[in-house]
Amino acid sequence: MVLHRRIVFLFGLLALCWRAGGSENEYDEHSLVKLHPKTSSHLEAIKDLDNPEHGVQILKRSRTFDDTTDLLVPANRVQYVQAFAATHNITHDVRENYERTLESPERTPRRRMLRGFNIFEYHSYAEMQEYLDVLANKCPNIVKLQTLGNSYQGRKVRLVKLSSNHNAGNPVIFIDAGIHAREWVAPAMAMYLIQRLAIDPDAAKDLNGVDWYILPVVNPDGYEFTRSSKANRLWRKTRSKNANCFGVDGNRNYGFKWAVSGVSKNPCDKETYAGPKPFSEPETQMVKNALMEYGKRIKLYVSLHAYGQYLVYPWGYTGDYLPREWKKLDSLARMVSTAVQAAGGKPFRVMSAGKWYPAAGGSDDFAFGVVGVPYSYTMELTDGYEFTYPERLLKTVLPQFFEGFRAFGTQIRREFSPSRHKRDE
Ligand code: 0X9
Ligand code: ZN
Repeated sequence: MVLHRRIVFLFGLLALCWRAGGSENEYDEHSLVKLHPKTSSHLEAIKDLDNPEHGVQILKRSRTFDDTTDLLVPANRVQYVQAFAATHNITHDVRENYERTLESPERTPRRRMLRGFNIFEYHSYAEMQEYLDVLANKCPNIVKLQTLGNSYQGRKVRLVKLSSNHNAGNPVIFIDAGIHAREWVAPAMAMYLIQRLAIDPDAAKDLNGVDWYILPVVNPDGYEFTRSSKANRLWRKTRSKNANCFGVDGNRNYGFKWAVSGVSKNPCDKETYAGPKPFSEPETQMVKNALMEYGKRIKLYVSLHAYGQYLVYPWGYTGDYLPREWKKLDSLARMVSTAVQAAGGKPFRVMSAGKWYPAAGGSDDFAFGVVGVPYSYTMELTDGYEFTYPERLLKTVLPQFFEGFRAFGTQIRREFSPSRHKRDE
């Protein structure tokens, strides 16, 4: 009896410990609150929600009247946030038990494995890697894989280099995706781009005189973590350990104007912890090394994210001023947006990242400010479903976004390819 009681007691303790350890990652009992700013004083009031005292997580910011600011609010803070919105007269709506609407992470059903790789589905990191090997074997002249290193938890990170002539020294378009774990549509887009460029006969013209270097999942540890359970679906950061908490926001970790704005210095902040120092994460170091390696050959850098349908350019660390070349950055972004729209997609909101909201240590600023890449962007894919963009819609949107990438390619070819390629356009 005594022994039995002791066992029950021990189990009780263990259960407590496990919960305590895991609770940092859990999103149970949260509401999604959407604020609809209509005046500049609304926008001003909303800015203050960045202050951790409010106890909310900002999933998406808005600095314009045509967009919402989306907050993830613990159940016990919902009333407070509603009062905040009422005080400032801001229209808002609340979706309770938001976590229940998140899709269950699925162990790949057998049916799917037998069918082969479907590009219009969300896949595990391992499945994506396998598919890259398939493509590299199938199209060895076009697709080459370069291992950049290992993630914090030891996953191999590979860059996919697509070229019709790997020795030509063509201008390079460098694209990465998945620095933020929960933004699944970004790696899906990167994989789609890779597939189209590798096997679509029509893509020969996209590869003419321009090389595409694509890194489909920068943060595989975080990505797999978001697949591990419904409670972890909204994880954003890497999975390194700092103090007693996990993860660094990879897009606050780059070494240009590091931590001067829009970051948290608290390792337990779930969203924007900048890390103990610039490039503290193996994942951001790998991207940095690759950017440095191809240096001046890179003419366009695009970091794929979600969500909100924004296409933003430097500077990201400040909204006070723009780079000298901002008109070129702005006009290419608008061309891309027009191309996506012509393909039936939604247009992008185009502006500098810092005018949207200042946040330092982003990869776009590093590529532009340190590597000297003339065109550098962050592309926020999709709008309307937060981070859980439905799989069934991928076959509609990915081809639409592809047309935007074609527009990017056309401009890079026009501006930077040796003249012999131009007549083939
Ligand atoms: O805040 C970010 O890192 C990006 N948005 S997201 O919702 N995907 O997290 C925007 C980054 C824009 N660029 C910089 N601020 N440098
Ligand atoms: Zn992101």
